[in-house]
Amino acid sequence: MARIFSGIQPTGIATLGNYLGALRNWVALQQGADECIYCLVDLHAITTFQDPATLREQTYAMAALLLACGIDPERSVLFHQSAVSAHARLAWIFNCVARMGWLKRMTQFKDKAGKNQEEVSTGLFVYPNLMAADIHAYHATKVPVGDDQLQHIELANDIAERFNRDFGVNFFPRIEPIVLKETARVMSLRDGNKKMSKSDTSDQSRINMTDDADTIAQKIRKAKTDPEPLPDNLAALAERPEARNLLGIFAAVSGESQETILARFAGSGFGPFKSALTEALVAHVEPIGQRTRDYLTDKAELNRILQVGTIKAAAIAEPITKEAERIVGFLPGAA
Ligand code: AQP
Repeated sequence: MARIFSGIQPTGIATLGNYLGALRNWVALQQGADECIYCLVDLHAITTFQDPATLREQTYAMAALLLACGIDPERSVLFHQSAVSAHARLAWIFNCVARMGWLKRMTQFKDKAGKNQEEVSTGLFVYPNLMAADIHAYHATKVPVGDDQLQHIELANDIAERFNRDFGVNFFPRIEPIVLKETARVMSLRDGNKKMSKSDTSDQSRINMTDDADTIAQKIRKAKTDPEPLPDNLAALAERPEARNLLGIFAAVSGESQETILARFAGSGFGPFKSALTEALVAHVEPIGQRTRDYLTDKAELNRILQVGTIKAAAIAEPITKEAERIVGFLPGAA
């Protein structure tokens, strides 16, 4: 049995990108033999400023959404990162293992910091070290993620290798990402070259997993496309990122292949295609939004689920992190 770890930031409402790129795979992986550990990564969230009350609400909302998507707390460990101190402790050790040059190459930091590199938090810069600690604190070897996270997984492997070499041990294993190829990167509805993101300033750029039918219909109607009719083959979409993105979304939520969908709409404009896409999206997303709202009515139950998850997570991460602390030469602390 292998161990699977993945996390999501409670920085807003999960988008269709989070869902198609990662969350639906989290749910599917629960059916296999591996142990699944899923984390609301609130330590990551504060690398950009979060209003405290909003962060608390968003953490509950993300827990509710994961449950609504089908994360089963009986099968998987579901908890919030700040509740398990192993993450922060191992991240500090990794801050001292990772090299500045490695972090400077991280494209996500460059994307998020933009021209503002002198002003963003140092936490944003060392974010990948914390992500490495999240995974290695559990000796997890499989990580379901969207392809925006692949560079971070490579870095987590570099950190593990360097730790093992520096201290002459074989303690941290190699990690393999698990990426759903067709929806590895769902793009913005406003710009087919930009990732759909929950913190994009434009709500029109994304489908939120709690959007109602009218909102979904309106966003798809306004989604950017191009003036050409739909072609009858995928190759013809190579230079049409917005059309390609909508087709990928359509296939993922309907379960049909992209080719089958194209065959149905080839030669027509985007109107009928968008109507059918809206119908498929609403059928898929609306029940998840409804279940999320239901879970959110009972915060006591959400607290209970997260507490149970925290105890299970700490039971795995604590001995591994203690051993890492012993390896680097720290004296034992309180039991
Ligand atoms: N557009 C996307 N397509 C496919 N997968 C995606 N993921 C995120 N966006 C897309 C995957 O969702 C998981 C959780 O992401 P995260 O919350 O940890 O942070 P992120 O990757 O930075 O996602 P966002 O939505 O862009 O968040 P913000 O705006 O808060 O930074 C990850 O597995 C990610 O790959």
